[in-house]
Amino acid sequence: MTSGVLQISLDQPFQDQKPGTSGLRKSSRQFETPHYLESFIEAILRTVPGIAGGTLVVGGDGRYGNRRAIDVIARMAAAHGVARIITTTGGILSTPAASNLIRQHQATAGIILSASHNPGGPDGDFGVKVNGANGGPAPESLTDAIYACSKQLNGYRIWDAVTVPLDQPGQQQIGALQVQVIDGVDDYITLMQKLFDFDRISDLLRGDYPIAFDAMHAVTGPYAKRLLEGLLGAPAGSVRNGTPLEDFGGGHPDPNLTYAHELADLLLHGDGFRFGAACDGDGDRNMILGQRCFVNPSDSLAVLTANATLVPGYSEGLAGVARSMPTSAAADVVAQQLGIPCFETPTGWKFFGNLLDAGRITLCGEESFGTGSNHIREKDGLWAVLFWLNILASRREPVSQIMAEHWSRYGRHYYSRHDYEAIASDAAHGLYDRVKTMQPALVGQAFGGRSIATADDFAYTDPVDGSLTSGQGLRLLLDDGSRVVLRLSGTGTQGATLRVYLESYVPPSGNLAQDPQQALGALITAIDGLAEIKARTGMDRPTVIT
Ligand code: VG1
Ligand code: CO
Repeated sequence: MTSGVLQISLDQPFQDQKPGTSGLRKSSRQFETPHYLESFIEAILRTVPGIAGGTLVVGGDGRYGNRRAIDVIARMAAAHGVARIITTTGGILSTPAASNLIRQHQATAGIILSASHNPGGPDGDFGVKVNGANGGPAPESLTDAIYACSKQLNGYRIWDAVTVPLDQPGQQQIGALQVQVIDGVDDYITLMQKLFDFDRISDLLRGDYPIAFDAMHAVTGPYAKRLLEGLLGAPAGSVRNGTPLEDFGGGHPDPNLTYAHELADLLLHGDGFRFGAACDGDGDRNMILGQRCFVNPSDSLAVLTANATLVPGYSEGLAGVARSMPTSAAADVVAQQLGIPCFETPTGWKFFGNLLDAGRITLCGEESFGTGSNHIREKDGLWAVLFWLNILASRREPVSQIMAEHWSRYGRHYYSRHDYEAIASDAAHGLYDRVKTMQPALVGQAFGGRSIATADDFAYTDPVDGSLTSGQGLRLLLDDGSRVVLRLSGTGTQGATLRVYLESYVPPSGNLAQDPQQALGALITAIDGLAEIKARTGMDRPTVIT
């Protein structure tokens, strides 16, 4: 054995290291249980092909536990014959920037330390995401193999105590492993400069065009300051909460109307700003706001699709688009008019990877504030912000007008997601299983003034590799094209979270100016009656309404 390598035995392997929708997420306390983090890293290092002699990109969103995890990964990588680790100053690396670095450096894999939009700190959550050589989230075949490995581990290998100094760029050697610390922002900015018209956006922002970007004390602060206030000339202070903190300042770094309400209030109830945006903990989500206008994420994907040729990186048009199943069909209508394919995938970015790699799509998105393109293999919060700014700089119309014109051309998909967070696991599964059992008998029944045309559990056959993924959400498709979907979250760490997705289409000739909660009112009442949501969860109203 190489000197410096310790072999640590485990009395019992951990049985609960199953990655969810996006990586392994548990409480910080659980990750501090002796050997817990090390066990999962060992399972990764044993399972991912090409680790010995390979390159790993490692970094995170700066939450509590980030630096300790980088040390552990470096020491374990040294003990497994990894040739090189690329990490970043302060260990700060957004998920999209990590995806880019993996691709730029032709790394074997990446390990991203983040529980994304979940709160952080000693009492919050921690997470580990694994990405493959294409820069995207590991497919289920790989995460299943990592999980299987973790359940049988009897020990792990780690280099004796070393600390990786992360305060400035530099190099260090741990045995045969080279650890490179680079600036985690530089390469990402270079990539953005290739895609967007910085001069045009800068013209807009240097004029009378106040914007507010909320980094939620999470990873995008340093990126947004360099991009928006530095290169693009937005006034100092345009980036709010721009310093990453280990506990995100006690907040919940989830850019939606509930958890980013300070920003939402500024835009929706005031006239001081023309454009507002926020990103989540690890920088892959985005929320877009205009003056007195909220852009729902499904609509955002449709607007980007319809306006893509205004942006230099997409001026030649799109090969196709994709959206996750619960995302509204707003992008489908645009794709149809453009004559390009539109794919419907299960929830989670990993399902876009094959379509992107095969060149079948250029843009993709999810209703959960995720949008992205073939520039990397993750959703990308600041990319979406720049895309919107580029459109605004070209069209010189308010966000609300862009939305109104979009709906008057393509019709409007009234859409909302209701989340019931941290409910008792038994109650959630009871409710879900009951609806699933009822499904076959629901076809033909009345529902919210319509009738149920199809009731099923969504399954997906990947058009590129033929793999089948089932059990992806209970759908009620109604005879007028409306639909309601129920899903249980795969990212929460407390109890269960029930998500109810509601959608109803109104053509250009219909009433395009309704409040979504009212437009969807009959569906909301009907699903509560059918699924007994209030009675079974004991909650009067959802925790979060988008
Ligand atoms: C949620 C979203 C999903 C997203 C996933 C990861 O998953 O619904 O669309 O891909 O989070 O996003 P779930 O299983 O809780 O519904 V992130 O920004 O947390 O990596
Ligand atoms: Co995220």
